[in-house]
Amino acid sequence: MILQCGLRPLDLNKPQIMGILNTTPDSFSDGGNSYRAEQLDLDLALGRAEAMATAGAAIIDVGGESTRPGAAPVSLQQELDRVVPVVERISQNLDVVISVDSSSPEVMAAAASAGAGLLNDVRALQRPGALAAAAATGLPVCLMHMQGQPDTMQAKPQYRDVVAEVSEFLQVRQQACIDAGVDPAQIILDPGFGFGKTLQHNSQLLQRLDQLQHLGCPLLVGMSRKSMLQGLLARPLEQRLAGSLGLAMLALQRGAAILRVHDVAETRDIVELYWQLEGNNKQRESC
Ligand code: 8Y4
Repeated sequence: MILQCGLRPLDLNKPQIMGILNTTPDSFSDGGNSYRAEQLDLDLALGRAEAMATAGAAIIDVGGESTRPGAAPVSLQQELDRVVPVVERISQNLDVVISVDSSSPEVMAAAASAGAGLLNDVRALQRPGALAAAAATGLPVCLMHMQGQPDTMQAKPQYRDVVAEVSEFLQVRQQACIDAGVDPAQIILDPGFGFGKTLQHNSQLLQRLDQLQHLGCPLLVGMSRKSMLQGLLARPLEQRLAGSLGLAMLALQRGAAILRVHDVAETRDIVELYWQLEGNNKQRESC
């Protein structure tokens, strides 16, 4: 199947890589307010995006809000200021699909006008106005499962059957999108690794990822460097590459269509191995 990401097609007959663009502000400045510092930040973001695209990312994920527990909330204006210029700059310079990691309808609309090709919402378009805003763009949407809210979601995650509950949630949000006018063939689903889940929950979801395939949409997974590698391997953040690559291969074998990762070049080798040795003969169904 091929998604229509604005003007750009995204071929999901083969697994694709979404590279995570770190857009933390103040990379050069301490206040982040001078024109020169902003230009340098934009240059840096474009350089990182270009490196990921060259290394094999079909999608660059741009986000302006941190969902880390304890992260300071970001105002709508701050989110717009961070995301929209980066989307514009990348869109004008690179032939790559730009994904916008946001839950705000205003950011979705502005980013789409600036050249974004995909909407990635960890809140699955549940904010007021988000469904309508997303549908109006005509862009593909990624709907992710999260239990609770970012600041408290890891306090005490509980499920009777995590796979069944994630599946039911995604099905409800998928239907809500279709009812709001989103093309069913433009919906991507994501179990949301680490979002209100213990190590056991994350492990179950990965082991039974294939059970989300009956929903009929491409699956996106984000496990790169996440804390399940702390739980499984006791590795700190900067030593999680090998673990991330192992998890990527398992996700591909269980049907993942898009891998959201930090380490694009390394993940590309995993996708190539999978594709040459296992994937080439399988066919994927569309929504
Ligand atoms: C190290 C590095 C430790 C990163 C934790 C993290 C997902 C996502 C995020 C995901 C989709 C993150 C925006 C969390 N995760 N979007 N976003 N799926 N669709 N944490 O799994 O990367 S942010």
